[in-house]
Formats: sequence, structure tokens, C-alpha cells
Amino acid sequence: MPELTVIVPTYREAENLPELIERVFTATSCADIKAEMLVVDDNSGDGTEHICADMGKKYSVRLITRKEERGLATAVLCGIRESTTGFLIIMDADLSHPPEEIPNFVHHLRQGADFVIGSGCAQGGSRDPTWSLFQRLNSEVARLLARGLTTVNDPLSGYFAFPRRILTDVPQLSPVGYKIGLEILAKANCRKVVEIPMAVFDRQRGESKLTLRERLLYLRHLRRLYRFRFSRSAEIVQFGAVGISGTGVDLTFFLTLTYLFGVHHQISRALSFIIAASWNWFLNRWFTFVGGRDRKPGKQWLAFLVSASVGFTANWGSYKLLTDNIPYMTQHRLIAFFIGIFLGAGFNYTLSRVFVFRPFEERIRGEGPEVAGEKIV
Ligand SMILES: Nc1nc2c(ncn2[C@@H]2O[C@H](COP(=O)(O)OP(=O)(O)O)[C@@H](O)[C@H]2O)c(=O)[nH]1
Ligand SMILES: [Mg+2]
Repeated sequence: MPELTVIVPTYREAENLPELIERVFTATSCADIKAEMLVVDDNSGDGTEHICADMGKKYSVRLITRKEERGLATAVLCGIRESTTGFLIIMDADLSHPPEEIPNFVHHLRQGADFVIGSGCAQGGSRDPTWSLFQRLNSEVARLLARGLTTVNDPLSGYFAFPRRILTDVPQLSPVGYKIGLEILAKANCRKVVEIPMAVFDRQRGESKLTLRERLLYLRHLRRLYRFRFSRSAEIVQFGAVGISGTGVDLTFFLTLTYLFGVHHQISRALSFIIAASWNWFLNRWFTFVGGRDRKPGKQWLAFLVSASVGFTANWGSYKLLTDNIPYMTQHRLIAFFIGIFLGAGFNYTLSRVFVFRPFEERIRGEGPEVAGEKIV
């Protein structure tokens, strides 16, 4: 029984596969590692089957050809599901991930690591020297954005290994885009994480399969992962950010209507409030609340206007109460102003959360439709 499965997602990698297989098994057998390889191919039609069948005579290579589905993340998930060994390692087929490092990964797994990731960014590693400034910048920003989810230098690497046990308590893996390593790091309880610095090169043969669209999906993926990790605080931060943007809208319309169109200032105040509250409702429906889109828009919009009005009343009312009755506040109106904002936002948030957007508390841990995906273990 092998101890390690090398999962290799492939799409049109026939020209790289023979060398990859040869190098993977040379590396593992030299280090006395019993390994099998699982190639998950999306029906490339480029002779991948023949190569796997041929090399399968000599090495333990298994091919899964997926005919209905395409996509890197789901291919990796399929490989994880189909494998049975205690240790798993995922790598690109394009030889950008040196197979000679596999024994190093296994060494750390045997020492009890929960997650081992190969990194061109860690000290001692290097990335492809031909990268343009834009590519480097892109990678730096992408890594920076993931910082809140993990302490790993380069959680975006596609070369990583872990023991199957860490998936036991993971509710669901459903990466949008392709950063499955980051998904596992963020969702599984990985206490001991090891980074292996290494030289990572771009592919020599074939072309990159990852389109700009998939790279953009990374942002959506990040948002989901932050939501998963920090469900309530992420919600509050998003609600707050939406609120701030709404204040901008409110002010813009108020000034425009009053000074550009000569509308009476009290009427423009009411109008700009409705416009800003509608803006907030829309953004909160789409971004802030997980179950936000479950309800009919019309009724929800009205309900949000009511909750925003209650919030506004609490804001203005507390300001008035404080400045009318407490001499200190009369002298320090700004303090009363911010207390008002705080109370108003608190009312608005609580009402929105309970009555407008999310009636079901159990959605908190991301079991809602937005995060539904494949359950793998
Ligand atoms: N099964 C499968 N593999 C894919 C798909 N897209 C990319 N891959 C494989 O995933 C790995 C990473 O893709 P690659 O094109 O090297 O991305 P890059 O390294 O970011 O340029 C390679 O082994 C690809 O063959 C896909 O849709 N399905
Ligand atoms: Mg690659």
C-alpha cells in the first residue's frame, strides 16, 4: 500500500507528462517512498491516455479522465476524493514544480506537519527570472491580500502536500477559481505548516491554461474565505464599508439636488437619504449578507428603508437627547455626533441582519447557497 498519492491535474500536458512521471518516480524510489500518481485529465485528447497506459506498465500511474467537467480546482478535488493514501501532494504537470523536492515534502509530513507548501517566495527560494515587473507586482498584491488568512509567505503556490486527516473536519471545499491550496489552508485546522523554499520556473513546454478570468475569480475566492474565517466580523466590516460608501452617495445627492437643481434642502435631504439607503440595500444584498439574495427584492428594499430610518432616528435622536440634556455634550458636540452614528449604525445593522437579510442564523458558518460546493470527505 503506497503512502503518498501525487495528484497531477492535467489539460493538454502530453508533452510534459513522460518527463514528469519519470522524474517523480525516480525521486520517490531513491528516497524509499512508496508513491502512486493520479493524473486527473479533462479529456485533453492529446494522447495522455496512451502515455499513462504506457508508463503505467513501469510505474504506479492511474488516469482519471473527466468528460463532463473542466477546471483545475474540481480536478484536484476529484483527485483527492479518488485517492486513498494517508499523504497527498498536488503539483502542476508542466515541470515548473521540481519533482526532486517530493522527498522533502514527505519528510515533513512524516514529522507530523499538517500542511507543506513549496514556495518560490520564501527565503532561499526563487521565482522565474523572466517574470515581468507586472507579473511580480501581481503576485505580490495577491499574496498580500491573503495575509489575513494564513501566515504562509506564498499560500498561492500550486505545489503542496498534506495528510488526509486534516480534511476530516473541513465542512466543504468549494474554491472559485483555482487556489485550492489556499482554500485548504484557510478551512482546515493546519497547526504545523511548513514552507519549503525552492526555485520555481515557468513552463518550458505547452501554454498556461489559466485565463485572466480565473485569476480574477481569486478576489471572489478571497472574499469567501475571509467570510468563512471571520464570519461575523467580516459581515460587520462589509456593512460598515457599505455604510461609508452610502454616506458619500447621500452627500453627493444632497449637494447636487440642493445647489445644482435648486431643490428645497429639506426635500433633497429626504431624497438623498432614500437614494443612499437604496444604494446600501443593494450592496448589502449582494455582498454583505450570505442569504441576502434569498428574499424578493421589492419587499426587502422597503424593509431596509424602514431599518435605515430607525437607524437614522436613533442617530439623530441620541444626538438631540445628549446635547439637550448633558452640558458636557453640548460643549463637545462631535462626541455626541459620533455616538449617534455608532448607535444608528448598530440599530441599522441589527435590524438588517435579523429582519431584512438573514432570517436563518445557521447560515453563519457559510452553509448558505453562496458557499455551497463539493463535500469531499
Ligand atoms: N484537469 C485539469 N487540469 C488543468 C486545467 N487547467 C489547468 N490544469 C492543469 O493545472 C496545472 C496548472 O496550470 P498551468 O497552466 O500550469 O497554470 P500556471 O502554472 O498558472 O500557468 C497544469 O498541470 C495544468 O495542466 C483544467 O481545466 N483541468
Ligand atoms: Mg504551471
